[in-house]
Formats: sequence, C-alpha cells, structure tokens
Amino acid sequence: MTDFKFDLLATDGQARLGRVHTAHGVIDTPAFMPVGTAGTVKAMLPGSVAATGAQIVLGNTYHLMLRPGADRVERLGGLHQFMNWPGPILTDSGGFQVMSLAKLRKMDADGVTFQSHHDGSKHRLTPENSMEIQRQLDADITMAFDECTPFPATPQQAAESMRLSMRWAARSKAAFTPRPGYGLFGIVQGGIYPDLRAESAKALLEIGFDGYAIGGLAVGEGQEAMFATLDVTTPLLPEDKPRYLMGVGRPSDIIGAVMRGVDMFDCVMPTRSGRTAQAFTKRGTVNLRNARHQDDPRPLEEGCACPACRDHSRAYLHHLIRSEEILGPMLLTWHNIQAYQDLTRSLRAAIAEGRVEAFAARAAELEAQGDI
Ligand code: PRF
Ligand code: ZN
Repeated sequence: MTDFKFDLLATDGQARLGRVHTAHGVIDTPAFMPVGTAGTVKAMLPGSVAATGAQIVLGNTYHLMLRPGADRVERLGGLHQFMNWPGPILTDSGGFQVMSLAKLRKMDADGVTFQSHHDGSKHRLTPENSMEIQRQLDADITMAFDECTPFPATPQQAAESMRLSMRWAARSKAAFTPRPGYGLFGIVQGGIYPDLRAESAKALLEIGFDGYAIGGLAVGEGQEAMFATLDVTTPLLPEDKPRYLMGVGRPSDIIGAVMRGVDMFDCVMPTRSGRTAQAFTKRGTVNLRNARHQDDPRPLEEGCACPACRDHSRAYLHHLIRSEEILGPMLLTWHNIQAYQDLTRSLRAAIAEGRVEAFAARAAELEAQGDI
C-alpha cells in the first residue's frame, strides 16, 4: 500500500495538474467529486458514475450516522463495499450538515448536540466521534470537524468561529489514527476576511494535514468575494498538498477557482439540478421542462457521450420530465455528472498544455451565448 500523497505534475499560472494517491485508487486533479450523501449518488448506479470519469465520490457523516448508522456500515464492510463503490471516498465531517438540516441544534465549545431530521432522536458530534465515524465508514479522505461560519458575519463573529474550528482541527488531528493511503484534511475558515484566512491557514499548517480544504465559501458572498478570498488563501497553502474548495459550484466557479490554485471540488448542483430538469451545457443551463423543447429532435448537447445525449432527443427528455417518469431525472443526472467530468478533464488537458487562460475565455464566451 502506497502512502497518501499528492503529486504536482504541472502548473499553468496558479492552476495545477496533479494526482492524489489513496488506499482505494488515484484521483486526477482538478477533480470534481459527485455527492453521494446517503451512500448513493442519487439516481445513478455506481458503475455509471465511474463511466462518466469520476474517480472519487463524497459521503456524509451526518446522514450515514443517522441512517443506517456507522456501526452497521462498518459491520457490513465499510462504505465502499456497502454502496459498491470500489474507488476513493471522501466524507464530510458532519457539522456543516447539522447546521443546515438538523433540528434543535445546540453548539458548545466541545461539539454540537442536535436532533435527527428523520425522527427527532438526539445525537452529538464532536471532533473525536466525527473522526471515529469517518474511520468506521472507511473514508479515504477524512475531513476535520469544523464550523462553517455563516454569511454575513462581523469580523468578531468570523474570528471567534474560525478559532473554534482551529481548536477542533487540532482535536481532529489528535483523534485521527493514521493508516497508509488514508488522509486527513484541515479546513480553512475565516469568512471573507483576509487576515482571518491567513491566521486560519497558519494554524492548520502548524497542526499539519494531508490536504487543505477551503470552507465557509459559496454561502451567499457571491463569486467576486469568493474569488477574492481564494486569491488571498491559496498562496498560503503548501504546494505539495491537495486543496479542496468545499461545496463549489457552478462551472464558472470551478474554472475560476482552478485558476486560483484549487484542485478538488464537490457540489450537489449537477445531481440536484438533474432531478429538477435543469441540465448543464457548454452554453449554460437548459431547463428541459420548457415547452420550447417539445418538438426538438436534437440531442441535449452535441458531442456529449452520455446516454441522454447519445441515445435521445431533447423532445424525449422533455416528455420524460413532463410525464414525471423516473428515467428523466436519471438521464439528466447522468448528463450533468458527465458535463462536470468533461469540464475537469478539459481543465486538466488545458493545464498540461499551458492554455488554461484561453480555455477559460472560450468557456465564458460559449456560456454567454446561451442555449441556441
Ligand atoms: N465545512 C464543511 N463542509 C462544507 C463547508 C464547510 O465550510 C461548505 C462551505 N461551502 C460546504 N461543505 N465541513
Ligand atoms: Zn450528455
């Protein structure tokens, strides 16, 4: 078993081409990780996810600890075996999902107590038991337990929240048992404040992690403020460790973040949008529910290799959506995951060939043209 490591293979400006090595395989970066919250990338077979080119999926501590329970997943051989995804898995640490989903949350310096959104049962997450649950799930990449600072936050609120996350980061590191091929990522917080981001990055570097995530973004601050925060954050992170922007984003967010030195992404947007009839194309988003598609024999996206585009017309996809047929969400989810994997594959090729700037300009131009 090789160690968990990151090879930086090429750079183009700030953009990086790399490869993460984990216990369950390699991840070529820039990478997009489809979200498999509850042990499934919704509406997709694991083999179909892999067929799009995805090399890693994301799972959630919060959802899986509540149902079916981390002890049960462990007894059944871990999340890879349970969901039949043999490749790498990253799990989020739970706090972010508690804050957005759980009922009656109560935070203290030690952790957070909350009620399940399923049945109201009482649970607790701390840095220590989040590390234990992620070990039981058998995550290749474990995330430190943090608080995602809400937006907006005053400098005082953001500082207090970030410093709590840094204390939790140290406890996460102490509670994480190193195993070959398994890594632990710290999470930079600090809101939109450059001095706080710098303090957070420094604190995490002193603790020492296998990768560095940037949290607390894409929470309402807007793309300009997000990019400005990345501009002051990624230069503070080590070159020889992967960087992960949590919960991002739209294709233009991903392109801009890659150009600012980010390597890994996750977002519910391609999967969630797929279930609400919204498709991502090179010419922006297309809503297949719209009547303008009802007689359109063309594929959703010319040249896309996914089954929705390869085998079907826009008219048929529109019909499936209008008829509320389950194949509609399945095909659109597949297309969207394919579109995101095609984007990161194109970014990797562009970085390798030193033309990421031109690639980004062309992508923006096509998106501005809109669907025609
Ligand atoms: N922290 C964690 N998970 C997250 C975030 C965060 O800040 C975000 C912010 N966009 C998404 N998911 N642990
Ligand atoms: Zn397609």
